[in-house]
Parts: sequence; structure tokens; C-alpha cells
Amino acid sequence: MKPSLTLYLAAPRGFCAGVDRAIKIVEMAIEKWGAPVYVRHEIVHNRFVVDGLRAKGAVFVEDLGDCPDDRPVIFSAHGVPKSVPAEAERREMVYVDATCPLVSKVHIEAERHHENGLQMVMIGHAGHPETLGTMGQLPEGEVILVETAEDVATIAPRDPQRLAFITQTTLSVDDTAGIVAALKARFPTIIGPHKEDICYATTNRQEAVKAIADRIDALLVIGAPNSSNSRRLVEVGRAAGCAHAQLVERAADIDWRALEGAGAVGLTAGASAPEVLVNEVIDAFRARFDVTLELVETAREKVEFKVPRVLRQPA
Ligand code: 2E6
Ligand code: F3S
Repeated sequence: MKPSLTLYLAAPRGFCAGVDRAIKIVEMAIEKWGAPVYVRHEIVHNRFVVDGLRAKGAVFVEDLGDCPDDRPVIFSAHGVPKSVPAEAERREMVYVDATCPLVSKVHIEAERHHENGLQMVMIGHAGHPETLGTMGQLPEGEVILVETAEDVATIAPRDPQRLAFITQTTLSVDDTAGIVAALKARFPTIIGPHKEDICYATTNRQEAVKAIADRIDALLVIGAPNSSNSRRLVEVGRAAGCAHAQLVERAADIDWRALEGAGAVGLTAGASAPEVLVNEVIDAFRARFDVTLELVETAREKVEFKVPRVLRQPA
């Protein structure tokens, strides 16, 4: 007899509209131009997605310098510094920008504030491609990065009266509120978005985790170690009181020993994790437990983004 276990499945989970669009862009580019199509950086942070596209003819590189001039190149969903399309244009390359429109919105915000003479503070994670891309919209020194509320005390803006802030789209909603409060306390005239620039998908996936956190003994988040939004889901689960929260890329990564004696487990997936991996994990649970599946839905998402026009036209 298998032990009983309730699996609380969070909704929304998994692919967001920006990820869906970015993957379609690569697939449609291969259909239109044939293989190989180059992709600068993982199109989204998921090995399974990247391997699938590679099998169809995508070639993933970190640097535009590794792409030939005469093949199309796609820029990943996380966005790129301005220098990247500038170089592609200089080399007369065919390129398609798969930057999520909600990241592009932040780029535009930064440019607008810069045109108004404000220096920017960006709340984000150092070295993350989205942060590099967003900071790279403005000249060097125009964007100051802060990662924590403690960082706010240490920055030295040019004119503390003329500042605006922007954020990465995949941050923890609660941690960011603390950083924004610290910025507003130190720089009372700072201008920013209504709350922050965290996207709808990040917000909804964190809310769904909070809704299951007090019913579960453990939380599993399907996502990659380099996926910011997925890692934030693990942190949100822990902050909501779920001591045992694991990030797993797929079923084979599950630490079953840590789940011994668990009667209720929560399951969610980051915005770049495909639903096939969720099903794989559910099947792995069914092989070991007598599973009762409970869907906990905290929001319904209807956001869709169109692919760029160049891919909607015949070759
Ligand atoms: C682009 C922008 C935001 O690491 P991160 O969470 O940013 O990226 P992915 O690829 O895991 O998630 C989708 C995404 C793309 N999020
Ligand atoms: Fe875009 Fe948010 Fe997804 S910024 S790629 S909708 S996680």
C-alpha cells in the first residue's frame, strides 16, 4: 500500500505570455529562414526548452561575436543592452528581438526618465541578463544598481533630488516593497512606477505559492537554478513558513528522502518551466504515493503577446 499524499497544485504556474512568445519567435524564425538560427543567451532559462529548440535548429551563444553575419539571430526574452542591436545593425545582420514586452516597457521608462534629466536607481540582481539589458539602455553611470534595502544607504547619486527608480520584472514582491520603502525614506522626491515593475506573471505565481504555503509540509518549484522568477518562488514559500522548499529542474532531481512522512506537498513551476515537466513530477509522485490532486487557483491569466510582424509575413 502506498502512503496517502495531497498534492496542492498552484495556479497560475509555468509559462507566462513573454516566454510563450519568445519560444514561438525561435520556432517561427527556424520555419521562415531554416536552420541554423542563432539565439543570443538561453531564450528563456530552461534547459528542457533550450534543448528542444536546439534539436529544431537553434544555436545558442552568449555573445553576438559568436554569430556569423549571414544568419538570423534572436535576442532572448530577458532583453539586451542597446549595444547589442547596434552591433547587429552595424554588421547588417537579420535579428529579431524576443525581449518580453514587459521588460521593454521598463527600458522605455528608463529612457524617458533619462531624457528628463533624472539618474536611475535599478532594483535588481547583479549580473542577471535582464539587469544587464535594462542598465545597458542608458549610458554608463546613469543607472545605479541596488540589490537590498541595505544597499540604499551606500549609494551616492549625482543629485539626490533628481532620481527615479525601476526594477527587474521577476523580483520578490515583498522584498522589493522593503527596498522601495528604503529608497523613498532616503530620497523623498524619487519618482517611480505605482509600486514597482514586477510583472503580472511573477506577482501571480508568488501569490499562488502564498495561498498553499500554510497547507503543505514541503514545496516543490520546477525551474532552473538560473531562473530568477523560479528562485523567488522558493524564497516566497520559505518566507511563508514552508521550511522545506526545493527547486527542481525535473522529477529526477526530487529529494524523496526529504519528503518522507509528508502528507501534503505544494507544486508550482516558474514562468520558464514547461507543463510537461509538471506532469512528469505528478507522475513521479503517483508512482510513490496514493495522490489526491488539489488545484489551488488564485488568478486567471489572459495575457497574450503577438510575435513581431517580420515573422507573421511569408518568407
Ligand atoms: C524574461 C524576463 C523575465 O531569470 P528570469 O526569471 O528573469 O528568466 P526566466 O527565463 O526563467 O523566466 C522568464 C523571463 C524572461 N522572465
Ligand atoms: Fe515577461 Fe514576466 Fe514572463 S517579464 S517573460 S511576463 S516572467
